[in-house]
Amino acid sequence: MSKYFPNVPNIEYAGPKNRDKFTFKYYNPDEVILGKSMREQLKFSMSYWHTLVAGGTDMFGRDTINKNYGYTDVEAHTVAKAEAGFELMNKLDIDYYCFHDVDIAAEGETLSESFKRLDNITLVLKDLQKEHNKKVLWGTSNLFSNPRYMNGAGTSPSFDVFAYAAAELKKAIEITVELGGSGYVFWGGREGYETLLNTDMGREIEHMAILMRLVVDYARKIGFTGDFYIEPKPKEPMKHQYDFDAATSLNFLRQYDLLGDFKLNIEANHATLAGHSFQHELRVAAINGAFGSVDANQGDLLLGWDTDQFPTNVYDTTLAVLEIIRAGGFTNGGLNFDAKTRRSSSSPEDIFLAYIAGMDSFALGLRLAAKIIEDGFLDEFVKERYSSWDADLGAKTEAGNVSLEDLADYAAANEEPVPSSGRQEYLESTLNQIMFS
Ligand code: XLS
Ligand code: CA
Ligand code: CA
Repeated sequence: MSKYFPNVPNIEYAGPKNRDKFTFKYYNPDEVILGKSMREQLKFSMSYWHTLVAGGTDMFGRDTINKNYGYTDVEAHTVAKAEAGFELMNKLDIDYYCFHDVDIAAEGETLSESFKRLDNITLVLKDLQKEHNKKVLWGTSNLFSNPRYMNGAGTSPSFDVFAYAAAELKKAIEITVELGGSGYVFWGGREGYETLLNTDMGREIEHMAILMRLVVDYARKIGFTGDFYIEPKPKEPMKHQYDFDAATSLNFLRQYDLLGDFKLNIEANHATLAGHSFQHELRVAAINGAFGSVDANQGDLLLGWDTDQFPTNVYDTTLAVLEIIRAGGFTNGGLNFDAKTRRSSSSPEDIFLAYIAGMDSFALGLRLAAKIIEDGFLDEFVKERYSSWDADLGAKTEAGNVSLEDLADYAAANEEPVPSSGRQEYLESTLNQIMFS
């Protein structure tokens, strides 16, 4: 099948010395690293929206890349787009994809026209999945682009908008189930506010929780066994979004008793927009038992918005993979490239080169994370740093078996405590040594 990207061959592993642009230098799908194949460790996924739909339009200019796939008629274009996606996944050896409802079939004039289009394309996708052995990592509904959602969807002040969003969610979860998806994402693009002068924040957040509970109950009823995810993001498009970061989202999930069904989908660029590192957000998810899935990209730290660039910073991918492995690795989740080529990377080949760059950067990150784990130095350092908690009163305190008086007596009986050095610079240089030796 080489209909839509005739200039691109199947991308194969050729090793780090190879300079052919259409090869993987580090991603060798079936090579086993830390007990699992790279394919299983990384679970790469294609994002339908950036890859097959977005044409490069920005605030100042129109599309720079043609994504018509040879058709202008809506129905033919919808099918061609899906076929192009499967050709791309085949050539890159990607096993999973993620989609919004409006990515797989453009919205119609009415709800029923939109749903009809979705039903039609779901049949096509189901066949393509079967033929090419591909799976849905997660589905979602776009409840932020249409003007009806300008004040939010689940948090809209209008009940009619809320109900419309519920209808779209119901359909999107049905499609996700039909396509065997193992996840469903809530990214609350417009679920936030511009000014508190017109906003009842408490009521809006309550409404969001009600909607999520209704979706969970319905999805379980129709057989969805996968994970729901909240994808935190602090801002853009809204000035302030309710799912600001991992900690804020976890607080919401706990407050409304949704943690049993939800995990987090952590996106690299959203983490940095929230003033955190990617690794920080992954760690917060993991220590709360809510590590689920990852949207991989990188931002430009000189810009204040979501640039969704393909990840190439190997320090970041290494430390991210280290967090993912320490969190137990992926179960229902995976690593979705929520990333788009730059506007001036305007040929279809650039999309492949961008995926190769991102996949190789994570593959190299996995190789280096394995070196760090096998070396054991960092783990040992951290273990030693907390070792005073491992026995005697430290251990009793962790187990909840001490009183404040016990601690005060202990402190009084001991000398002034001497804190030990954190040795950050030494650790950083040793990390370099482990990574590059
Ligand atoms: C936007 C989000 C979005 C979600 C899915 O910034 O990353 O693409 O992943 O709605
Ligand atoms: Ca995302
Ligand atoms: Ca994003």
